[in-house]
Amino acid sequence: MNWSWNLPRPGSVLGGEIDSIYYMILVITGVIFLFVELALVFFILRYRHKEGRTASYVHGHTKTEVVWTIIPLLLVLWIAWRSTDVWLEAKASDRTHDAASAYPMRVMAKQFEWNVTYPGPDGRLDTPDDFVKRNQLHLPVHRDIRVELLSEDVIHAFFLPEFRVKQDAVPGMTIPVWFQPNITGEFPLGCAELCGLGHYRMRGTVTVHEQEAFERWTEEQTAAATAATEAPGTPVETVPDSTQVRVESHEEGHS
Ligand SMILES: [Cu+2]
Repeated sequence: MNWSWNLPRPGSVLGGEIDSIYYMILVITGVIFLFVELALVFFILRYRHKEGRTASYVHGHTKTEVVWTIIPLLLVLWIAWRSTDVWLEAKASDRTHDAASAYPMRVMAKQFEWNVTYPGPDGRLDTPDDFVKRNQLHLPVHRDIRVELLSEDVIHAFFLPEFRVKQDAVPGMTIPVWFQPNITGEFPLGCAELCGLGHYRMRGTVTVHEQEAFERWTEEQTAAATAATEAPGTPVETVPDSTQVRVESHEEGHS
């Protein structure tokens, strides 16, 4: 099933699976919704007030009650059975995957921005070549990404619509978020948890690169960060980098 009349094209490996579960639940709840509303209208008309008609007492009907309990039970079990694998794959990858195989990143949410720590050329966090970008999430395509999600103030939600990723960032917790982008381009990063007055402008840009372009970008950023350290007082923003300048000025326009 590959409908896309109201969701953006899925851009991650699990995106299609997540969508098909979403649409399955939408169809089940949609049919029940229509049935309930039609029954409601029917009963309103059929049993409306009429002069001289008295109410009759109903004492329940065991067989009907058993049926309308068992059908929803089966539906809920079916939904659970259909979605467990995808849920575990999306939310418990630390148990099923080797963390060392993924590209590690750290995202620190705060009112009202996303600070992304990149591992630098050595591919490891917490080493001297790490660098930080505000509101810019650059990713390599076709590679597992493992984000350590943190918050330094209130609850935020890390939301990447194209990649079907939405995860709360909770102060005091480090939450792993796994996904694998399989399209390149620029996409939005948003906060999906009302986190304060500036919530509406807590957003950034996701840029998915081909592997080689991503490595080039990483090297440029490392060089820029090194240059900035060697010449104190030089803001990193002044280093010529078309992507960075463009995204930064775009963000400034919103604040
Ligand atoms: Cu937020």
